[in-house]
Amino acid sequence: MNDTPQIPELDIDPYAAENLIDPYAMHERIREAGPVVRLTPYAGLVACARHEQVHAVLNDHATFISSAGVGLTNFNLEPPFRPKSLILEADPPLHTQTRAVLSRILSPKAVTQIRAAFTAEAEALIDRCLEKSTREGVIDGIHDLAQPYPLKVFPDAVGLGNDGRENLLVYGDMIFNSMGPRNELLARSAARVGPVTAWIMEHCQRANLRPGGFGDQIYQAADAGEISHEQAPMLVRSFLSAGVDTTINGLGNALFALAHHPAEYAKLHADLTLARPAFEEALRWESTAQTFFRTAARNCTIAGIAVPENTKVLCLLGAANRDPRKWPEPERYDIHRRPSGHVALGSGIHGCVGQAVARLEGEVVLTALAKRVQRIEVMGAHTRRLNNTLRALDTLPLRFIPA
Ligand code: OVV
Repeated sequence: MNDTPQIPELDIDPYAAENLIDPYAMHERIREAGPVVRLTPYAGLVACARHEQVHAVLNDHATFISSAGVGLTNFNLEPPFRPKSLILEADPPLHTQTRAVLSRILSPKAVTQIRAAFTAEAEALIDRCLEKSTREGVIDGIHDLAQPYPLKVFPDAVGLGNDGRENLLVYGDMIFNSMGPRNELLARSAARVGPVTAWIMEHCQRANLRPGGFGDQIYQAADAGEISHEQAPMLVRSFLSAGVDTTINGLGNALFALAHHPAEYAKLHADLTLARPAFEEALRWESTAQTFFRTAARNCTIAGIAVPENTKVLCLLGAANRDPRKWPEPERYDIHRRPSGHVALGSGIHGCVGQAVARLEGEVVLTALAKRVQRIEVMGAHTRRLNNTLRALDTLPLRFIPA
C-alpha cells in the first residue's frame, strides 16, 4: 500500500540560456507535470509553476520561510554572499518591524507627494524620445526610455546625488543573478562586486542622502526608535537593491508588450485611463521577477505531496501568471483583463513593498506615451540581457509616430 503521491521529476534547468531566453515552453512542462515537481539538475529543491501552489506557498510564511534566502542558495547550509536583507531575507518578528518602516515611506499616501515630479519627468522623457525618433527614425525603448526613467526618478526620491547612478544597474543585476545558481551569469556579475558594493554602502549613509527623501526617512524612523541606527543603512540598501532594475524591466516589458500588440496600444491611445491596467497586465504577461524561493521550515506538504524540512521551494511566478487553470487565454496580452491575483509582485507578507511607486512609474510613463504617440513601430529584433531572476531586455528598437 502506498497512498503517498509520487513527485514527478523533470530534467529541466530553469537557468539554462534557452530557458532564460524563452521560459514559456519550460513553464508549461513544469505546470503540466504536477503541482510540485523535482528538477534533476538541482537535487534538494522542489518547484511550483501552478498559480494555486505558488500563491499558497507565498501566503504561508510560517512554513515557507525567507530567512534562509529567497534564491537557490540555502543560507542554513551556505553563507549569504552579502549580509542578509533585513526585510527580503527575514521572517517575523524582524520582518514585521522593518517592513512597517519601509511600508510607510512607500505608502500610497507618500506616492501622492511624488506624483507631480514623476509625471513631469515622464512627459519630458517621452518628448525627448519623440524628438529623437523623428530625427533619427529609431530609438531604443530600453536605453532611451525604460532605463533612464527609473534611474532618474527613484534615486531622486530616495535622495541620492546624481553621480555614479550607473552603479545601481550593476548592483541590481548582481543581486538578482545571485538568487540563481553559480553559473556564468553570476560569475560575470560577481567580478564587479567589490567597487560597486563599496559605492552602494557609502550611499546608504545619512550624510549622502538628501534630508526628507526616502533614505533620510529611514534614519528618521531610527531617530524615533522604530528601528536601530545600525539597521538604517541596511534598509536604505534595500531601496538601492530593489528599486531600479525591477522597474526598468517592468517598463521595458510593458513597452515590448504594447509595441507587439498594436490593437491594444490603439485602445490605450484612445483611452488614457487604461494606462494603469495596461501596465498591470504587462506585469502578469511578462513577469519582471520570474522566480523567488522559499525554504521549508519543517516537514510539510504542498498539494498533499510531502516536502521535507529545509527543502528549497522554487516559485515560478511567471508560470503562475500564465497558468490556464487561473487565466482564460493566458498567452494573450489584453489590457481590458483585470489581472488581480497575479503574483508578479509576490503575494502575502513579502509582497513588493514598493508596489505603489512601481505602479505610479508604469502609469505615468504609459500615460505620457499614449498621449503623445499615436503608434509604435517595431524597427528590428530586440535583444535580451540574461539574468538568473529578471526577465530583462537589452535593446528594443522602436519608432514613435507622433499623435
Ligand atoms: C525585492 C528585493 C529584491 C532585491 C533586494 C531586496 C529586495 C533587498 O531588500 O535588499
